[in-house]
Amino acid sequence: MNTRNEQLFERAQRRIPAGVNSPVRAFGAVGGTPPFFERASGAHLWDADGRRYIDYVGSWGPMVAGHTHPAVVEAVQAAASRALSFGAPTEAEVELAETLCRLVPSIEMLRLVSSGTEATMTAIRLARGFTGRSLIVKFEGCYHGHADSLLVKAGSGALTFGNPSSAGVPPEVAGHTLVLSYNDLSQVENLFKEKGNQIACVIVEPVAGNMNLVLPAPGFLEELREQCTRHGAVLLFDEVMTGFRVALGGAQARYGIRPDLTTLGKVIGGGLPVGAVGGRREIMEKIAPLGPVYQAGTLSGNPVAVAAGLATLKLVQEKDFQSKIEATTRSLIEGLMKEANSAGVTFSAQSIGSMFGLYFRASPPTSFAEVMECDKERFNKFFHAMLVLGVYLAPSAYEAGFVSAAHGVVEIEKTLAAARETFRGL
Ligand code: HOZ
Repeated sequence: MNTRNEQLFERAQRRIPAGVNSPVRAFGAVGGTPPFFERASGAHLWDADGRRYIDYVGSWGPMVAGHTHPAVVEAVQAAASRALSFGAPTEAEVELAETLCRLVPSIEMLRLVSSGTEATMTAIRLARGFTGRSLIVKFEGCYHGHADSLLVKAGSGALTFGNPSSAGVPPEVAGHTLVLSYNDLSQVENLFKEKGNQIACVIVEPVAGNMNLVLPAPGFLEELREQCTRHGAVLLFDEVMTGFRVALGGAQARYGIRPDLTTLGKVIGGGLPVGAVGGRREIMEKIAPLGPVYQAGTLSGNPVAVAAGLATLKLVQEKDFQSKIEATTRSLIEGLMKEANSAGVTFSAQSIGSMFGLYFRASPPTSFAEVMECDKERFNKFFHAMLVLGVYLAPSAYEAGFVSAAHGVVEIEKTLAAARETFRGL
């Protein structure tokens, strides 16, 4: 007899490509049937077969306060009872814009959109409109959503399924995207020497979270800042993932680098669809209707989504929120390394804020090439064994993990007990 998850997956595949609405969810990389989820609370998820999991995906980042936090649910319910959508301005979206400008060091003005992809797509257009240049620079293994010009040597699902440069992107479009190796300072310097006056912007995940987790090498972000300033290019930090995760003010606050533009998403919608592009006033004033760069959206600033974002941002600003979640994440990582070590498994792990990376190699990777050296087969075995024991990790060796404020000592201990058993069997 098939489980309910299996029945649902079969039914889903008849009407939805691969049965999912976003590729990694299909479990294609790890194999097997994805659980179909029914509800979530705090650090836990329940699937259609009634099984409970400790969640380390957190909806891919947004659920930093834990699932169905009462303050967020209440704010959403109150907003929904007033209106679902206006397609017109509201006071709450002004409050969200003010909050984000206050918390993220480089943002002076911003526009709300409905997803991270929309934010990066808009930011690229803005950078081109502002500079009057066409070339953009990205890094191999970084993922910035699925706009045409950014699906070149991309990470996340594109990497997971081995098509980092997507079909359907005209070569003329991809030709405007130059790709360098993450953390390679000399490549950056050489490219700017050669084409500096044609580069509209450099887009980067200041901490890469879509090729597993890769930290910026000392001097890397500084070099990007310096080259962009010297050559009049826009430095664009994609903080969709790192915003309110790596630190309250994002990676730019943690590393002390001021980008010209920043994209946000995930946490700022608290689980509902919100993205944002923000930055220097003189660039933001180029956006329509103030300026010539067009952008629009029926559901941009949606009142229910904004309410979820505001409630979540209130929680992340509470005293000790960031330091506690960071300590919890560190205890998870240290525990996992200890368990792997005593089982004699080649494994390493690291965390920053509430994001973490697990690697089946001796030390954390510092480049895309090193990420590719991780033992993917071992990761897949680890993933499935942990899933059976009630621990839900991202179903891909190329995604970062996330801890929420609802994860406590009990969840970490249960996770480590599962890992102990799993590592021994690898
Ligand atoms: N590409 C997303 C994570 N980096 C996955 C989004 C999803 O499947 O929901």
